Amino acid sequence: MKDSIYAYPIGEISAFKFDDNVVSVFPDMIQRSVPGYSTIIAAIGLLAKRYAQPDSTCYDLGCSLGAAALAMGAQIEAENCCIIAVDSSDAMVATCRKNIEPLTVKTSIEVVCADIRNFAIQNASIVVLNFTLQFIPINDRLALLKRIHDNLLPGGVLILSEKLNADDERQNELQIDMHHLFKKTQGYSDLEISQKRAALDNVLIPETFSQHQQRLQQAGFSSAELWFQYFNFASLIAFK
Ligand code: GEK
Repeated sequence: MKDSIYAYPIGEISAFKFDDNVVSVFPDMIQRSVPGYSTIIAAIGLLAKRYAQPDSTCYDLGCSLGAAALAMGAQIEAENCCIIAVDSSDAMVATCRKNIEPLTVKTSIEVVCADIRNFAIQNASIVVLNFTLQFIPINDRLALLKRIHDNLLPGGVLILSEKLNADDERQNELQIDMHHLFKKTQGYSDLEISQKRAALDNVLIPETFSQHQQRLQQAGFSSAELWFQYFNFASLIAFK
C-alpha cells in the first residue's frame, strides 16, 4: 500500500508512532524515505553469510517487518544458527510474524515483541540495528551497545545503520536538502515531507558518525567503520 499518511494538512501533528497505520504502508514508506534501504538490506544478507557462526544466534533488533532478518535467513550457511527478530511495536510484530511464519528458511526466525533495552542478548555472532538506535533515547544508547558488545562471541559483529548529522553545518544542510530532493523524486510532496519531519522531531534523534564511533569504542568495540553512505543515511560495521 502507498504511504499517504502525511499527504493532507494535519491540524496538530502528533509524535510519530509505529502503529497500525504505519505498519500498513511501511514497506513503501521506508523504501521511499531511506536512500539505499534495499541495498543495505541485501548487504546485511551478505554480511550474515560471512559472519554467522555455527551454533550461534543472529539478532535483528527493531526488526519492523523483518526485512533484515529475512535477508540474513536467506544467506546464512553456518549450521545450527537461529535468528531472533525483536520489535516493541505490537502492530509491527503481528504483521512481521504473518510475513515470516509461512516461509521455510534453513535458519529459523523467531519474532519477539519486546523493548530491546531490556531484551536478553546471548551467544550472538551478528547483531543488526538497522535504523533502530536513532529511536532509542540518547541516554540509553551506551548501555544497550555495551550489552550487545558483551554478549557477542569472539569474532562477532554489530551492523549499525543510522540517519546521520554532519559535523559541518553547510555539509549538514546539503545532506538534508539532498534527502528532501530524494523524497520528492520518490513522489512525496513538500507538505508530506514537512509534516513527516515535524512528526519525527524528538522521536528520531540523529547523531554524527564520530559520536557513534566514540560511543561504540566506549562500549568496548575494537573498530567501527562505515561500509555504506547515501546522503545522510549510513551503515557501519563494528567488530567486537
Ligand atoms: C528494517 N530494522 O526494515 N525496542 C524495540 N524496537 C524498537 C524500539 C525499542 N525500544 N524503539 C523503536 N523500535 C527495520 C527498520 S524502523 C526504522 C527499523 C524507520 C522499533 C520500531 O517499532 C520500528 O519498528 C523500528 O524500531 C524502527 O530494516 O522506520 O525509520
